[in-house]
Amino acid sequence: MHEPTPVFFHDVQLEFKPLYEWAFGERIDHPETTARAESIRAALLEDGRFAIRPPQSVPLAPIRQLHNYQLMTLYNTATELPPEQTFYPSVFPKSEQARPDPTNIRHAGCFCFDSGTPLNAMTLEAASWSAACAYEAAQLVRKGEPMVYSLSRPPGHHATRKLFGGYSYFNNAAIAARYLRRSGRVAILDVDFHHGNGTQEIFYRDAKVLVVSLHGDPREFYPYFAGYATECGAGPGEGFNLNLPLPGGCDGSEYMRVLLQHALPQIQNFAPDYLIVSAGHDAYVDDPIGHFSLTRDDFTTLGNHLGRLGLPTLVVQEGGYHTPTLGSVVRAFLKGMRGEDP
Ligand code: OKP
Ligand code: ZN
Repeated sequence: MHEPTPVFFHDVQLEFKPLYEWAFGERIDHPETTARAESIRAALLEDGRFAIRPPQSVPLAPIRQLHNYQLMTLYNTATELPPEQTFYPSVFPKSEQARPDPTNIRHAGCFCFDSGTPLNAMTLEAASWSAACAYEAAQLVRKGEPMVYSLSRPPGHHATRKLFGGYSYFNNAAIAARYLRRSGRVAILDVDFHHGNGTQEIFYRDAKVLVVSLHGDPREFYPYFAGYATECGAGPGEGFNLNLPLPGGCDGSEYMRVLLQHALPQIQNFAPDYLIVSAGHDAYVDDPIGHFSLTRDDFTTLGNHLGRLGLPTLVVQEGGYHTPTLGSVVRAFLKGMRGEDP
């Protein structure tokens, strides 16, 4: 009865492999693996009601309009690293005398806010096609498709105009939102466990893009420096940013209560023309770096609530790191959005 849901994904997104990161003094395998995207793709293929296609081209102009040109220059510099080498920023100059040079990979920390977001020769390709997925998905939504899913990887919601970090290089959802806002009002709902500091910052003064986020309390959880309930937007954008920080361990019923009492009424009241869901699935109970306890059924319920808003919707993948279940959790969420049982 339902048409297949269009899905965007490009195989080049699998050629970027971050190796490890530091977590409280421990060197851990990097959570943002290629297995994540492979798990999601396999689950959607198996289901049969998702039509997966690659985006056709990299949206260079939209990327350049959103991000400072130096970010692109730096990623370009990284393409010259030897194929086996991965650069981990570790010096983050805050000196006024710093002269950031994006043609020197050693200056990467000038354009970055954490140490867990590495660069190598394939970062630019993978991040560009990840953004392309979101951009071309947005174009389909603009043309009248009720729901499109962008299998973006690497994720994007931590990237600001000028800085990468939080495994994010280009802000995929923000690139899509800037495109859609030309033809209407856009609500972004971020359900990733981590606060999307990049998306918040990009639209902080913008009354045409509402940003609503449910996430782990930043006093305790990454990214620490943003995501507080007091951050409400500024200037013309005042009142168009809503943060709903939740305590560690938060379960499905507490989550849905906040969603239904606070997040969804704010979105309905804004009366958007488009909804963009920054869809992280690291609020899942077994996620290795998220600290909520949503089940797969909770993700179906969450999807159901969002689908019932009845808005043209772009779903952009953000986090979600429990690779054995990630695909089935994403599928359950998307089927919930379509109003089906998983
Ligand atoms: C990306 B997304 C400190 C640990 C940093 C970064 C988490 C990024 C999450 N070394 N962890 O929102 O899922
Ligand atoms: Zn996350």
